[in-house]
Amino acid sequence: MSRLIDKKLSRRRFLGTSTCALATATVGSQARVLKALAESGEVTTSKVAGSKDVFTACGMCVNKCGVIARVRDGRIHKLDPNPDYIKSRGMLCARGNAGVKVVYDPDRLKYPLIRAGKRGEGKWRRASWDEALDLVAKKMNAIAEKYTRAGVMFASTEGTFQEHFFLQMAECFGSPNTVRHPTLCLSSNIQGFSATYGTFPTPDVLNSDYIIMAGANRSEALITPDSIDQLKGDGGRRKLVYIDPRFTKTAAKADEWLPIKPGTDMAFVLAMIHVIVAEGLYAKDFVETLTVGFDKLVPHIKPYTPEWAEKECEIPARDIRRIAREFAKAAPKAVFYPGRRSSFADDDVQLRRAMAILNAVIGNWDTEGGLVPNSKIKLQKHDYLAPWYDDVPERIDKGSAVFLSEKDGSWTAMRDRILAGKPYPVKGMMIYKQNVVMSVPNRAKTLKMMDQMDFICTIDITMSDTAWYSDVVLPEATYLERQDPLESLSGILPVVAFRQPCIEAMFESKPNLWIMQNLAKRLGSEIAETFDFTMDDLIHHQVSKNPKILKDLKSNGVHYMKVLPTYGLTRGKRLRTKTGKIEIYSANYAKKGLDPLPVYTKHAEVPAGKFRLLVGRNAYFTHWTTANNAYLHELMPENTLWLNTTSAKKLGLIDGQKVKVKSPVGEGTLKLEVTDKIRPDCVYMAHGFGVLSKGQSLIYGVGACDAALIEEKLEPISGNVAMHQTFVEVSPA
Ligand SMILES: Nc1nc2c(c(=O)[nH]1)N[C@H]1C(S)=C(S)[C@@H](COP(=O)(O)OP(=O)(O)OC[C@H]3O[C@@H](n4cnc5c(=O)[nH]c(N)nc54)[C@H](O)[C@@H]3O)O[C@H]1N2
Ligand SMILES: Nc1nc2c(c(=O)[nH]1)N[C@H]1C(S)=C(S)[C@@H](COP(=O)(O)OP(=O)(O)OC[C@H]3O[C@@H](n4cnc5c(=O)[nH]c(N)nc54)[C@H](O)[C@@H]3O)O[C@H]1N2
Ligand code: SF4
Ligand SMILES: [Mo]
Repeated sequence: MSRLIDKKLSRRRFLGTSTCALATATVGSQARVLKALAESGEVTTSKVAGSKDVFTACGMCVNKCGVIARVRDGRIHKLDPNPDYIKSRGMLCARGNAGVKVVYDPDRLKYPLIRAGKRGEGKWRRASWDEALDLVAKKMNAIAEKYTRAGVMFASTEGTFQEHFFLQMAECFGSPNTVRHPTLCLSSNIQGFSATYGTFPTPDVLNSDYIIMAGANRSEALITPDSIDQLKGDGGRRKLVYIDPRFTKTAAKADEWLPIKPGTDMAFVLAMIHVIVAEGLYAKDFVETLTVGFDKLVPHIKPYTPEWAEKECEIPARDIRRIAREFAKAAPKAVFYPGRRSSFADDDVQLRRAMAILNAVIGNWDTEGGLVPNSKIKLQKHDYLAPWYDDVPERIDKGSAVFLSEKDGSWTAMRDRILAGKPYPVKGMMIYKQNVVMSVPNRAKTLKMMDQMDFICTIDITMSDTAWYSDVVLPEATYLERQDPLESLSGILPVVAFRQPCIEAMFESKPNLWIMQNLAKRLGSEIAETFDFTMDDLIHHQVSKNPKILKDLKSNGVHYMKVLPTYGLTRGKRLRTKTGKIEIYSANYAKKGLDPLPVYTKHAEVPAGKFRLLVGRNAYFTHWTTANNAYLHELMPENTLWLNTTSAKKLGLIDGQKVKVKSPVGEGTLKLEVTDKIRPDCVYMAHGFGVLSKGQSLIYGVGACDAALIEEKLEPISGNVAMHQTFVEVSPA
C-alpha cells in the first residue's frame, strides 16, 4: 500500500533553507538566450545512428543539467545536452560528457562487500545483498540497544535521493544525528543573506550591467545558468570585477582582477558601502521604504574608509572608491555576487551580511539585473509517519552554532563531540554519497573518529576513501541507471529535473530506494511501512497537483514556466524577516549577542616562511569524485602546488620539482607549479588527489590531499567550517 500521506505527520520538522516560493517566474530574456544559442548552432545534439534517446539529468555535480543519452544495444554511446533545458542554457560541461565513464568504469563498485581484514587494509569479500543487509541491520540495532538510536549517525551530501530516502531512514530509525554537506560548503552564505532578506536570492547575471564576484570562480566552479550567463547576452555592456587571490579562468574573463589578501573581503565590502553612503550614491527611496536600520548603518560605516580598507585588503583606495562609484551608477542593474561556497574564514556569516547590505543600499533587490528572490515549482511532498521513540536525545552537535540546521548539523562540531564521546557515544556511521575522509578538513581527525566507531556502512558507486575505511560497502546504481524522484530546482528560472534510467543497472548495483526498502524490512515493520511505495507512485504523487509537469518531462526532459519576465513580485509584500523588510540592522542578531551590523575582525597574518593554503574548484573535476574518471583524468592526471614565482625563487625551488607541504595537522608531497597566478603569500592545490583507497587505480599514489592539510576552524554563527586559515611550510621533497 502506498504510504504517501498528504499531510506532514513527521515527528521532527525539518528546517530547510528558506526560498521565496513565487507564483510566476522570469523567462523572457532567458528564453531569448536559449533561442540564440540554438540558432548559433552552439548546442550540438548530433544523434547516434539507430540510437534510442533518453532524457535524463546529469549526476556529475549539483547542477543536474539536462541530458539526452544516446543508447544503442543496451550501451550508452554518448551524452548530449538537452537543448530545451533552459537552466543550463543547453550546456553539458566536460564532466557531464565524461559521465559515460562513470558507468563503464572498471573501478566502480559491482557487488556488496564486507570487510575481511583490518579497517583500511583493503581486504574485502564479496557478499550477497541479503548477507550484507542482514549485517547492517544487525549492527544498527546492536548500537541502538547498547547506546541509543542516536548512536548511529547518518551522513550524506546534496542530491535527489538523500532528501527523500536517506534522511527518512535516519528519522524512522530514530537518530537525530544527520549531517550533510552545507557546513562544508555554503551554510554561512545562506545564513548571512537570509538574515538580511529572509531568503537566499539569485543574482540575475544575465541582465546585470555590473557584477563583482569575490571568490566565486564561475568559469571553473560551474553554477548554472550563472557560468554561461556571465559570458553571454550583454552585448558588451557588462563589467565584471573579479576578486580572488588567484588568477582563475574567471579572472581571465573579467574586466578587472583584484588579487585580494585572503580573509579581508569584508574590509573591501565595508569600504564600498562607506563610499556609497558618504557620497549619497545609495538608492534613497528604496532604502527608506524597503529596509530597516539604515540610520544605524550611517555612523557604523564611517570609520571604514577606502584608505583604511587598503591597509587591510591590499586593494588600492582609489580603486575601491572608483569601483563603488561605478557600481552605484550601474544600479539597480548591478550585483555583488553572493557566491556559493562560503567557507573562507571564521567570520564568514558577517562577510555575507556585509555583501547583502551592500546590495541592499543600491536598491537592486527584486529588479532586473539585480538580486532576485528564488522561485520554485511546487511538487507534492513525500510524507510518512515516522515511528515514535521515547528515549532519543537531542542532536549531538546541538548548540555548537548559533543557527544550527536540524537536518544538516555541523560536520566538524559533530566530529569533535563524537571524539569526546560527549554528551553521549556515537558508534555507528551510515554514509550515503559522501566522501567524508576527503571532504571534511583535517583527515587525520576524521579517521580517528571512524576508528572509534563500532560499525561503518558506506553506499557509493566507487571505492572512495570513506568506503575504504568502512565495514560494509554497498554499490548503488549510477545516475544513468536509475530513476530518481523529480527535483524542483529553484532560481530565477526554476525547473523540474528528471532522471530516468538510460540502461539497466549493471552488476549487482541497486538504486537507493531499493536499498532503503530492503534495509527497512530488516529493521522492523514500522520502518518498512514508511518505504512501502514504488518510485512510480512517488513521482505521480509529486505531480498530483500538476500532471503537466510529468507530461513535459516525458516529452522534453524538462519542465519550466513559460511566462514573461516578472520582477518585483515581492514589492508591497512582507519579506520573511522579522520586520518584513530588508534588515540592514539585524535586531535578531543583537538579541542573540551577535553584531547586528558587520564589524570587521582581523585574522592571523601568515607567519614568516609560511603560506596560506587555498582550496578551489577546477572545471574538470567535481570535488573528489571525478579525479579517477578516465576521460577527466586525461585532462588533469595529478594536482600541483601553485607557488608564486618570487616566493619560489626565495625558497630556491623550481617548477616541476617535488615538494613537501606541511601543516599543523598533516603533510603531503606533490609537484610544484611555479606561477604568477597566485599571490606570493598563498599556495593552492586542487582537491581530489592523495587518496588512501587503492580502489582508485588511476590516481592512487598520485599528488597530495588538501583535506589532510587543512585545519578545521568553525564559523560560530552557522557551524560552517572555514577553509582558508591554515598556514603551511613548503620544502623540497
Ligand atoms: N579540502 C576540501 N574540502 C572540501 C572542499 C574543497 O574544495 N576542498 N569543498 C567543500 C564543498 S563546497 C562541498 S559541497 C563538499 C562536498 O563533499 P561531499 O559532500 O563529500 O561530496 P563529494 O566529495 O562530491 O563526494 C560524493 C561521494 O558520492 C559518491 N557518489 C557519486 N555519485 C553517486 C551516486 O549516484 N550514488 C552514491 N551512493 N554515491 C555517489 C562519490 O563517489 C563520492 O564518494 O566538500 C567540501 N570539502
Ligand atoms: N567544476 C566544478 N564546478 C562546481 C563544483 C565542482 O566541484 N567542480 N562544485 C560545486 C559546489 S558544491 C560549489 S560549493 C561551488 C563552489 O563555487 P565557488 O565558491 O565559486 O568555488 P571555489 O573554487 O571553491 O571558489 C573559491 C575561490 O575563492 C578564492 N579565495 C580563497 N580565499 C579567498 C578570499 O579570502 N577572498 C576571495 N575573494 N577569494 C578567495 C579561491 O582562490 C577560489 O578561486 O561550485 C560548484 N560547481
Ligand atoms: S555543470 Fe557539468 S557536471 Fe554539473 S550537472 Fe551540468 S553538465 Fe553535469
Ligand atoms: Mo559545495
